Amino acid sequence: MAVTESAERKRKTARGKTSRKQTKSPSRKVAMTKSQVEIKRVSPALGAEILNVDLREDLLDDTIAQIRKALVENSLVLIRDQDITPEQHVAFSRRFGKLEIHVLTEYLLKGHKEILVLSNLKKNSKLFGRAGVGNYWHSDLQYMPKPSLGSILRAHEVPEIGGDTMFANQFLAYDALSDGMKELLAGLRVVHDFAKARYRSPQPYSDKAMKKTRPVTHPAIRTHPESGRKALYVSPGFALRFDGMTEEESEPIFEFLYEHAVDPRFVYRHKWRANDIVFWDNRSLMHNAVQDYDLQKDRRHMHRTTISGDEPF
Ligand SMILES: O=C(O)CCC(=O)C(=O)O
Ligand SMILES: [Fe+2]
Repeated sequence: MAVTESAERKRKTARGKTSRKQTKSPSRKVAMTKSQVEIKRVSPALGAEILNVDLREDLLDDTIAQIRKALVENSLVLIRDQDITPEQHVAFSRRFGKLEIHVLTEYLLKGHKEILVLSNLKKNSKLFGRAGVGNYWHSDLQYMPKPSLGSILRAHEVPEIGGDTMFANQFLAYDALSDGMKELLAGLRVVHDFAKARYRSPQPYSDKAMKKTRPVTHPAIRTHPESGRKALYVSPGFALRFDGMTEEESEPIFEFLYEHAVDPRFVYRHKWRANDIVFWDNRSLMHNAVQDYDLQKDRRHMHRTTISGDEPF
C-alpha cells in the first residue's frame, strides 16, 4: 500500500513536471500569435460585427486573418467604438493590401493621401471633403481596370437620424437568377465609365481627375478570388452598356438586373454611430449612401481608405 502510494505520487509528480515542461514554451508562443475574435452576424443578408478588437493596437497576424475570413464569409465587417487616428486607420487598412489614392485628389486628407474625406463640414465656408456622394448603387472603383478589393469607412460624425448606408449582397443576387439568365450573363462583359458619376455629383469633378480614367470592361458575373463564389457585377453607378451591344439593347436587361440586385432580402442597411468602422468587400457587394439628411445642417464626417484589388474574372 505504502509502495503503491509513493509510486502513484512519483508518477503524478513526473507527469506534472513533464506536462509543465512540454506546454510552457508552446503555450507562451500561442499567447503571442493566437487570438479569438468574437463574431456576430448583423443581418441574414450579409455583415458581421467583430466584438473584441482594438484598432489602436498593432493587431496580431492571426487577428487580421480572422477579420479577413469574416470579410470573405460575410462581405462586410463592422467594428464599433474605434476612436482611431488617421495613422491608425491607414495602418489597419494596410494589413489587407496596398491602398489606393483617389483620383479626386482635392478631397484627400492633408498629410494622409490614402484617406478620402467624405464630409459636408466646411472650413472657411468651403467644403473640404466630398459631400453627399455615393447615393446610388455602385461598387467602389468599378470604373478602374483593377477595381477595389474593399473600402474601410470610419465615421467621425453622423446625423442623429438619416445618412445610413445600404449594402446589397451580389452573391445572393447571382444565386437567385434563373439558369437561363446566368448563362446569358456568363458570356457578357459590361462597359463602366467614371464619367457617368460626374454629372450626378453636386461638386464638380476636375478635368485632371477625369483624364486619369477611361471606360473599362469587366465581366457581368465575377468570381470571388478568395472564396470562388460567383457574384453579379453590374451596377447603375458606372455601367454604360454591355460590351458589343448598344445602350438601347442593354437597357432592358440592366433595368431588370438593377431591380433584382437590390431585392430587400439581399440588403443590409447600416445605421451609423460615431467611431464605427465598416469594412466592406467591393467584390461581392454594391452600396448606396442614403441622401436623406439635410446636407446644410446635419453634420456627417467620414474618412475612407480603399484597398487595391485585382482584375475581375
Ligand atoms: O458615405 C457613405 O456612407 C458611403 C459613400 C461611398 O459610396 C463610399 O465611401 O464609397
Ligand atoms: Fe462608394
